[in-house]
Amino acid sequence: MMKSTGLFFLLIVLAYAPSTAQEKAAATAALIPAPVEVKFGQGFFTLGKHTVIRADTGLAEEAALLNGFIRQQTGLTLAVSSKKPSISSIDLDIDPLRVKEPEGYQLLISSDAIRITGHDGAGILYGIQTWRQLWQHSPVGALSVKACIINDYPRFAYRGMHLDVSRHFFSVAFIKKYIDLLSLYKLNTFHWHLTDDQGWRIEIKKYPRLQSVAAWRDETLIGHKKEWPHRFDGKRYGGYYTQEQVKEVVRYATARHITVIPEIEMPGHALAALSAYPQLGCTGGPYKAATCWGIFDDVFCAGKDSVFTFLQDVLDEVMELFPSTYLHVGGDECPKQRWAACPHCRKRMQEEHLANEHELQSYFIKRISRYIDSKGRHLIGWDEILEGGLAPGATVMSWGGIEGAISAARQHHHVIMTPEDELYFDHYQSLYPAEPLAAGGYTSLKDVYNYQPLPDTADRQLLPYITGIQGQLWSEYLPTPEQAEYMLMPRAMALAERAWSPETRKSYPDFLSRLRSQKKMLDNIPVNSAGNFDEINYTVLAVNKGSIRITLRSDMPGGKIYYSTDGSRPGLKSRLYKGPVNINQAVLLRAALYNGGKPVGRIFEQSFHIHKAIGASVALQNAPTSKYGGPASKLVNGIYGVHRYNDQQWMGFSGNDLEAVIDLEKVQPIKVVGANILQYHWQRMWAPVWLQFAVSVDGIHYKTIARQDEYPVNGINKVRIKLQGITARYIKVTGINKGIIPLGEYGAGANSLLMIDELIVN
Ligand code: TNX
Repeated sequence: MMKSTGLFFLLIVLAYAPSTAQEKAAATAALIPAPVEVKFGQGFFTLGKHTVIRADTGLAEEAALLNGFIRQQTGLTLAVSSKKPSISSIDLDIDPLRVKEPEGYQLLISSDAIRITGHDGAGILYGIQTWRQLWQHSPVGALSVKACIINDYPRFAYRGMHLDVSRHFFSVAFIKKYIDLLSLYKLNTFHWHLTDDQGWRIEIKKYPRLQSVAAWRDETLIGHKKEWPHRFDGKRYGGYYTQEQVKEVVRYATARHITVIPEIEMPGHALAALSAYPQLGCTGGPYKAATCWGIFDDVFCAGKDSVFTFLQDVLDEVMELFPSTYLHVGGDECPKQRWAACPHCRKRMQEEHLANEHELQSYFIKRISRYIDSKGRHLIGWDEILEGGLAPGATVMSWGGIEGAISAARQHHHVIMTPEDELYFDHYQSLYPAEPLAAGGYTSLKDVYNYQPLPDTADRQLLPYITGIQGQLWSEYLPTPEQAEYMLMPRAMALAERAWSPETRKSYPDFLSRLRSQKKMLDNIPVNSAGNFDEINYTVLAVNKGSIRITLRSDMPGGKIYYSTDGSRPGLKSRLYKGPVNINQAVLLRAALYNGGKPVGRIFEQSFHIHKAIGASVALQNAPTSKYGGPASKLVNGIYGVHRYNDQQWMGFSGNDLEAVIDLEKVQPIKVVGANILQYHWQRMWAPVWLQFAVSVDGIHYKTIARQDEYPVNGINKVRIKLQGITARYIKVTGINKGIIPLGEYGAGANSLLMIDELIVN
């Protein structure tokens, strides 16, 4: 038996070895994530009603899933047998000797059989998913797939997708659909963010008020939290998963080789729990589940033992429901004001010799970690569990950037990369103003695809501690499942490819072409996948005195861009974009993408402003923040930052003042000075105490010419000051930072951000 199998495979490999470039292209055309190795052969396997699924009883679940997919597509239900039939068959076998990599598989399609050999059950399922993708895109008809041999296995052991069900609640049916999508793209972990300030979403039998009180909020914010005054919908909102439903979800996920990691947030993001059990807070309440988004001062008290009893009881029930090795306890964004003022917390700090509230946070997490470890499980927490020292054995989910990840890895702790800038799918994926409301930021499909878990410059020895990567879907601005899908897809597909495929397979154009070929399959599911990766982006090549040189581009092969600069609607009769465009007067540039003579997507629009300072050199006295940093020249590039402030135009100063000196190179009359100032107190962005303009002819002696200290707009404040009889070469702009956010305001006690974009001179 062994011998004949060996011969069979030798023949197959020989027959499949030669593959033309064209075949290679066709091979990868359908598959996401790109497999490690594909070779196409001659002929087709055609599925018929006599095809038998041959699988051992240990693979009953995988065989049933396979049959389910076939039934969905064709209406056929195939026989499942453990014996090899003489006619057409789909064989499922586990063989860890042949497929050495965990979760790996070999998919072999010949004219009379499909043979999936997995390292394990997960490998079998991934082989099925690969075949399913090939099959759904097969150009030769619904029941046939071209002969091929695919060897495949994952790059990372942890490939996750997160979902926040607290800010908005999603039905069990949607959770299952979400899991199906994860499985289709070979993601293996579902991180279920079950509790937060705005609602507690898991039934805990010992604490019924978590269901009757904590699962509900009075109403929900309308629009973005930065808008002021806040408006609410007046509708009670809530819900939770019963333990039966949780079990059902876990069963469903397990059958698809997906681990569900529950997250129970502590010590912060606890308002909903406190609303049900106010004695667990420092002040004793009363508390209410939050109706708005953000970070709230009231958190679990770290001084009362009853808090640990409560949390351990909760974790006991959670561990009963979730077999995962890892339990997530949040740990992020926990303000320390209440602790600082709380007699219980102070007593705890004294008794435990804790120097400050950060060490109290560490005490909190370590104590919970010990409890979880005592049950044979492990703790995962966000970056902030590094504060005051890591709990032994804890895994860090690193959202803040790479510093936390590097620090944890250096301490030999495992890290899952979940960086905000690249892997937060609540961010905008397009900069077009028509893009539906999102949390903020800008994380395009391409940004996700280009994500590099550790930069090349980082210590290579840290790499083994990077267990994997995960996308985050926070749901503040996801009121419907359709919107959740829109934010998830296709970015989760890019994530999946980065998590699964080897670095050598990385190619964004190739990924995009495979993504396009998946559209039909996604439409059939159906899933509301965003199509806005086919749009126009611009780059500034140079800003000179009096002119801006830009390029336009799209990632659509064969796409053509037509544009106008006179405000008219761009179309086939407008100018065809052929190369860099020089702009030397204020314009609204509008552009449309065409493919094969048909318009694609929305119209691109960007305003450019020409004034005396554009292209001038600007010297900054103080450094801006890294998030809103960049070269000083962007302050005078003729492009104004937008109110979503995700366009890289704004410069932000935190903990220091703005002082910029513009050099116009020669003394000249100045009629207007100005600046745009962004103010959103609910985003901690505060206008300066005052903004001052001073001028000089020699760069040494300055004369103050104007000062502005009123900023009435919640949003972009346009400061424009008219001058008379002023001539100067240098203009110094000073903005005095508001400093620490005052008490009673959102983010009180933290540094405010002074946000400024274009400095304007005319
Ligand atoms: C930060 S990232 C949070 C969440 C928010 C998210 C919004 C992290 C661990 N905490 O509470 O939903 O930002 O983007």
